[in-house]
Amino acid sequence: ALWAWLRGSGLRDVSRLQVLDISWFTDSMREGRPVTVETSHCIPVREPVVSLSVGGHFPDVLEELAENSEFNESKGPCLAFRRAASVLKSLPSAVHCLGAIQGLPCLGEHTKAVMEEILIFGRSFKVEEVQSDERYQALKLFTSVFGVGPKTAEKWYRRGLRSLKEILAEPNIQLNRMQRAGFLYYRDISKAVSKTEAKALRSIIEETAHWIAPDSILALTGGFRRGKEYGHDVDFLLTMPEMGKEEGLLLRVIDRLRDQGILLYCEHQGSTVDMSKLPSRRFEAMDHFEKCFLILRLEEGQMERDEGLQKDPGESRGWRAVRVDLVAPPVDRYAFALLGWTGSRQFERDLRRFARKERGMCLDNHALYDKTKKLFLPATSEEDIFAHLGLEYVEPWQRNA
Ligand code: DCT
Ligand code: MG
Repeated sequence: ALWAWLRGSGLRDVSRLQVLDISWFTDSMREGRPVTVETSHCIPVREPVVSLSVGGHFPDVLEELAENSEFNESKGPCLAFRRAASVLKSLPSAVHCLGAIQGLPCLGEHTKAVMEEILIFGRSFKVEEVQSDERYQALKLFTSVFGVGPKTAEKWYRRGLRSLKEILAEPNIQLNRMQRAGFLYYRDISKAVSKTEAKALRSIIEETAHWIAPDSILALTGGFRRGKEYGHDVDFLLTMPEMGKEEGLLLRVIDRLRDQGILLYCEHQGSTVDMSKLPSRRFEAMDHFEKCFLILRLEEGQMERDEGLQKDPGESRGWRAVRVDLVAPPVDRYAFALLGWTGSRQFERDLRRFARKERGMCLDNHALYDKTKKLFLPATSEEDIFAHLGLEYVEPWQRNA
C-alpha cells in the first residue's frame, strides 16, 4: 500500500527511495489522516535524485540551529546560521541537490555540513541532537511566552523547571505583568496572525487614531508590509504631518482602545530620543521612539465578510487575542523608522553594515549620519535613504530574506 501511494504521490524516482520507517504511513491510514511524506521517513538509495520536500525546510532548520547558538550565547555561529537561512530564503527555488549549494555566498562550514547530511541521508544528526536536547526544548518553550527572554528562560531551566505548567505551579516564581499577560493569552498569541486579521486591526487602529486626530498617519510595517501572509504580531507606525503634534497621540489612542473594551494588555514606553547622542555606534537593540506593546482583542465580527478568524476546529469563542506593536516617531524621523520597522531583521542588519563598511555612514531607526562629512542626511521617504546610500530602491516585498 505504501509503495502504491508513493508511486501515485508525484514523487520522482520512487524506486530510488529506501524507506526507513513506515509507522507514519500506517498511523495516517488507520486514523484517516492525509498522508504527508517527510524526509526523516526515507533516504535516497544512491545519489540524491529525489529531493522530497526537504529543500523548502532548510531555512527553518538553520533558524533552529541559530536559536540554539543564541541560547548558548554563541553570537558568531548564531549570525552565521541566520545569514545562511536568509540566503536560502532569497533563492528563487528550494535547494534539492549538493550542486546547488556550490557557489552560494554566506554558507559556512557548519551550514554546508548540515545541508550535505540532509541531502544525502535525508536527516542530520547535528539537527536531531539539538532538537532532542532537553535544555534547547525548555528554552524554546519558555521564550515562546511573551515577555520571557533567554536569561529568564535559563534561570527557570536551572531551577529544574521543564514545562509551562511547572512554572505556573512554582510559588517562588514572580512573573512580571508582561509575562502574566503572556501566560494568560499564550494559546492565542502563539498562533500565527493572518494577513486578514492584520488588515482588520489596521482598520480598527486607523479609525481610532482618526477619531482623535483626523490627519494622523498610520502605516502597517513589519512582516505584513513585506507581503507576508502570516506573522507573530502586527507592527504599526503612527505619526502626525506636523512636527511635535504626535506628542500625546499614542496615549490617547491607547485610552480609546481601552474604552472600546479591546485593550487586553499595554506596556507604554515614552520617547527617549536624544538627537545629540546620535548616531549610536552600536547596532541598536531597540529604538528610542515612544511606543507601546499591546495585546488586543479582535472580534470575529470585525473581520471582512467571508473571512473568519484563524481558529482551531471546534473552537467558536468568536474572538482572539493578537500582539500589536505601535511606534510613534516624529514626522522628521518617519522614513528612518519605517525603513527600520519594515525589516526583516537580517535585511536591516545587512543594510546598516553596508552603510558602515561601504559608505562610512551610520544608519539606524532614527537617522543616517555621514561620518566623513560629519552631517545628518535628511530623508522624507525610504527612497531618499536608499539614494543617500547610493543603492537602488528595494521594495518591501524584496526585503524578506
Ligand atoms: N525591529 C527593530 N527593533 C526591534 C525589533 C524589531 O528595528 N527591537 C524591526 C525589525 C523587524 C521589524 O521591526 C518588525 O519586528 P518583528 O515583528 O519582530 O518582525 P517581523 O518581520 O514583523 O516578523 P513577524 O512576521 O514574525 O512579526
Ligand atoms: Mg511583526
